[in-house]
Amino acid sequence: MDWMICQSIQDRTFDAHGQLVYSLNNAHEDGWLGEVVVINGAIAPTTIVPAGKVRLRLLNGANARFYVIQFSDHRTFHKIATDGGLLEKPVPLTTMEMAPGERCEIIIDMTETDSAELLTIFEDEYEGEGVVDTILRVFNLFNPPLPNPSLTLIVDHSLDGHTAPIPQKLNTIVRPEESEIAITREFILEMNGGEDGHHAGMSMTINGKSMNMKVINERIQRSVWERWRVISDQGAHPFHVHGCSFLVEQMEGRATPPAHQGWKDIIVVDDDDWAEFIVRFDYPATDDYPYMYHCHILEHEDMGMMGQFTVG
Ligand SMILES: [Cu+2]
Repeated sequence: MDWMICQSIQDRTFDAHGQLVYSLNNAHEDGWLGEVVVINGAIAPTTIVPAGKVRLRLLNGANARFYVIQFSDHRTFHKIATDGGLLEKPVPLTTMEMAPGERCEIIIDMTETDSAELLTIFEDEYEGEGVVDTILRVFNLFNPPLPNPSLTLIVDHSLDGHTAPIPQKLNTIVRPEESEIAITREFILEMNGGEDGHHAGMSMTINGKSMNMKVINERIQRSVWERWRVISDQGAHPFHVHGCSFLVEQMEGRATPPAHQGWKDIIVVDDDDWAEFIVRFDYPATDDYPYMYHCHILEHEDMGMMGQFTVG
């Protein structure tokens, strides 16, 4: 029996009548941040699982929130897949960041436990701010209060569980030779204007241009390897490309961590930082039906942080 469970994580705000609250004009410059986590549309659901290995496919479906995923007992889990496919080998983790739009798959071993509580910590609250938090973090004493579980897995011992070890070889990822990379493109993500960290009135651009339905920003040759360098002028942005999966080469000049060495279609560039990936587009896209690249923070793409490209 294959226990794969898909979980879409979002944070939402509800009014006193349980109705969704949303206002683009009242969004923070980092996008709309909700108050309550919902998993597949439910608050703090439970899921019955067997006493064995359980595979979760997680989607950060938030408008703008970055989550830190961990379990309440700090247990180790294994990341086995990124946005677009299996990693070459499983990566053991106790904590994992997920940006808006990102997907991943993890294996949790429920063999010797009755339950597990998944936490989705708001990264902006987890990091802490100010001098005191910074000093505490330096001495490894920064322990922000943990939120309530967003999802609880409960073992039903009558179910048939999968107890075999996780295979150590999951995939073979073939990278091109440097000589096969034909062109380098640069994408600078910019946020300008606005007041007091407020979203309204800001202009969001890529390479100085806001999204225009009538403009094709890039023309790309089909089935040719390219290197894309993505730079954040201000703010953290999950940069997403349609019509492809790519391989991250560098994040801020450092080698790609093992947990990010699989096929991806979203790369986070932090405030004033950059990342590079290699990519090849194997499917055509015309002027009438182009692909897009954009920041996956909904309020940023809505404000113009998006471009169009053809593949021919
Ligand atoms: Cu953005």
